[in-house]
Amino acid sequence: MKIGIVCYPTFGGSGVVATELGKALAQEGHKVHFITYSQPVRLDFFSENLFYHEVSVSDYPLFDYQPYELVLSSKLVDVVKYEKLDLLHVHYAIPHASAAYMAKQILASQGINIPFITTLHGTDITLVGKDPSFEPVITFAINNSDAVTAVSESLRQDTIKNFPNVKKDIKVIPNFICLDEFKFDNLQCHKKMYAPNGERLLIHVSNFRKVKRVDDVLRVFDRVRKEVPSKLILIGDGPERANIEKLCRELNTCDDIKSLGKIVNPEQVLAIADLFLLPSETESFGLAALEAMASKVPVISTNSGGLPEVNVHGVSGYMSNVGDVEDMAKNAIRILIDDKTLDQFKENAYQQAKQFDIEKILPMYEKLYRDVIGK
Ligand code: GMT
Repeated sequence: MKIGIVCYPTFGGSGVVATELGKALAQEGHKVHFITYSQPVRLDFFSENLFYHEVSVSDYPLFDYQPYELVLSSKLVDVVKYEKLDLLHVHYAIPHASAAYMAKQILASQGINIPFITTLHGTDITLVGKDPSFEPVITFAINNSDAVTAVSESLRQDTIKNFPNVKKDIKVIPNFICLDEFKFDNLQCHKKMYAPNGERLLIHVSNFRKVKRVDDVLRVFDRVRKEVPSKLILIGDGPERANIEKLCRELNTCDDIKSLGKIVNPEQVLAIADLFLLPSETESFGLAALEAMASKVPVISTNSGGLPEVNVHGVSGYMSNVGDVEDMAKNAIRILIDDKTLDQFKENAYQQAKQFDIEKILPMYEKLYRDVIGK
């Protein structure tokens, strides 16, 4: 099949999922065309089946806000026509689904039929999508997609709740990891760099937006380190960075925290970690938690959104109510307290991650593609 993938090329989970999906499809022999405004960060992969088409956004001085959706639609028309694509798969509803709809209509007027699939990822529905000003467009674009998927059952339910006029059947296809890319048993020697005296290594990876509650990461860590000698690694960057730096000074924990900034492939650092912290306000799925589990790292998370579909309480880690840092710290200590318990949780986390291996999920997308293009 010839597939066009539209996504945000940045460090966000939806872009990562779209890119990894494209890479896996290309390995299966499909021709995959990425159409976005810059090279997706994880498209670090050579394949004769992968193509990238840049959407260039002009900076004409009349526009205070550049009309990205329009240039994206035009680019989609162009790529579909000249690369003879069979279908478009757009990740994140805003504005990708409505841009795809516009492209579909333009192509239909030229006698070309292009189906498009919209995958809902999370904040397009739970945060941004809740802004009533987006509602009519998102509802329309979802209803007019040829198929719609959500990355968890929780997100499917949220879509039905937040968009009461959505009539489209939404199929759940969970996020995935390529387990083979998480095999770094030889990196344990690097652990000494961050935990020189055999301390436990806690880790958090996110884009440091408010929804991630990175301040709770620091508060949990502060409690854990009083009971179990530990260090904390922070990966990522974003709007909360300054507040986090302030808080670590207030808590006097800065010396035990190492911030590594944005890292394209965090797997190598995850491989040396003992515990992942994800205290998010909401998380439609929690890809970061799944990546940790694939690295044999148990997860302390909240129980919001789709996290209970990923993290199994008492098995791959523990879940607590949003903001309950006492409970999260108590559970973290339970896991970290001795090697035997920690090893058991690490193994459990890995076994749970296996459920989401690409080998299980890729056929679901391929079937959906075939259904939609009628092959
Ligand atoms: O919140 C992010 O990290 C970015 C955002 C995105 O769409 O880029 O992530 C959402 O999609 C991910 C991939 O499907 C999910 O794993 C995240 O849980 C989801 N984020 C939220 O719901 C807050």
